Amino acid sequence: MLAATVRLTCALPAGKKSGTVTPTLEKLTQLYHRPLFDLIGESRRTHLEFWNKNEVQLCTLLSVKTGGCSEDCGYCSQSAHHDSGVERQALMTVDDVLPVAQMAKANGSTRFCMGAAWRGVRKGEPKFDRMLETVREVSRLGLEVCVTLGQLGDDEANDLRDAGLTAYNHNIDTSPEHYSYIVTTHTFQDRLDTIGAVQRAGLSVCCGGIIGMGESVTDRLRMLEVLCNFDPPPESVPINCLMPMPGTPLEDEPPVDVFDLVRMIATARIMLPKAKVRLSAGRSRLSREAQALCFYAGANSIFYGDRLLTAGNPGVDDDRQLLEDLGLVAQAPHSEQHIH
Ligand code: SAM
Ligand code: DTB
Ligand code: SF4
Repeated sequence: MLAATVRLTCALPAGKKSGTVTPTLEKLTQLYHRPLFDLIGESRRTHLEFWNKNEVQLCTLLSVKTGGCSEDCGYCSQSAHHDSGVERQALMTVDDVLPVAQMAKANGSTRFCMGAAWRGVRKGEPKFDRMLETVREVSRLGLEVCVTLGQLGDDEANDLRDAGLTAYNHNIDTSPEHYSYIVTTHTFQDRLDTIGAVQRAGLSVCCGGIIGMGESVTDRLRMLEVLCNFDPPPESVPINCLMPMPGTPLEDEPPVDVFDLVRMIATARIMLPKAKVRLSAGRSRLSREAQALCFYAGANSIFYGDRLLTAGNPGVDDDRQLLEDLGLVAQAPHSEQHIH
């Protein structure tokens, strides 16, 4: 059964009482529901105040270990719980990863993000040692290096920092209330605990989520509320639209309305002015015009390359053309994209 259907027939989990609205949630709600042009007018003003207005960061993604994951995330093609047909691939070696990172740099990316289909990592494990070595080598190329390896604690976060990692990606994915309808093998609090370890190590946190998983608008805003309360705020916020992967419980979810996506981006830009807002999964299903509206509303980073982890993404040539047609430029290496 679809998680969305379950969600609609279930009472809210204890702790989510309708009417308990914090000032942050109230502000998010007011912003989100403004007339669209008022909302994107304000988000554009915020964008101009904090960012070089025509710069977009290009990030290259690489799945360094694919499929066979123990977790049951309802959206994910890499979970061993779903029959998605994704071919499993063992952890890549440093020698396999390095040429891909070099090519990413040559193509204009300034950030290299490596994803692994794991529940998490532990210090002392050979797979973690190999990741540390890979981070060390990629960081020598002068790229920002990000990894997303699942759960970790203080020791692992410190080791990654010492290896030269820039940022750790760990998404909260949805609201605390909706989380257990999407994932049962770990909790929302587990996600927050990992993010806490990353923050304590002094690493940048890349944290966002997915829209289009049967959640309500309130769930989407609760997700943003949690991000707004991070201390320090996230350095980057990926907004993914669900890529409905065959064989997953969410394969039949309808696509997100483009104006809902634009509202999310604009609201995130206003409330998290210094965060890079990354227009992430789902661009292959958006028109050029829709993507242009997302950039205008405050998105200033994309995944660049024709594959995400297992799902498709627009081709490099199409993205180059789109940026050129809009007069947008790729963020220069080491540029201070951030104005304040
Ligand atoms: N296993 C690690 C974890 O879960 O944190 C890292 C890899 S996981 C694939 C990274 C993120 O990709 C997820 O948290 C989710 O936000 C995003 N993602 C995965 N499948 C997706 C899909 N079908 N559509 C949109 N985003 C997706
Ligand atoms: C993020 O927020 N989105 C990226 C990255 N962080 C790791 C992953 C998107 C995955 C889309 C589905 C897939 O390729 O399997
Ligand atoms: Fe595993 Fe991450 Fe996919 Fe969840 S999202 S099944 S933890 S790879």
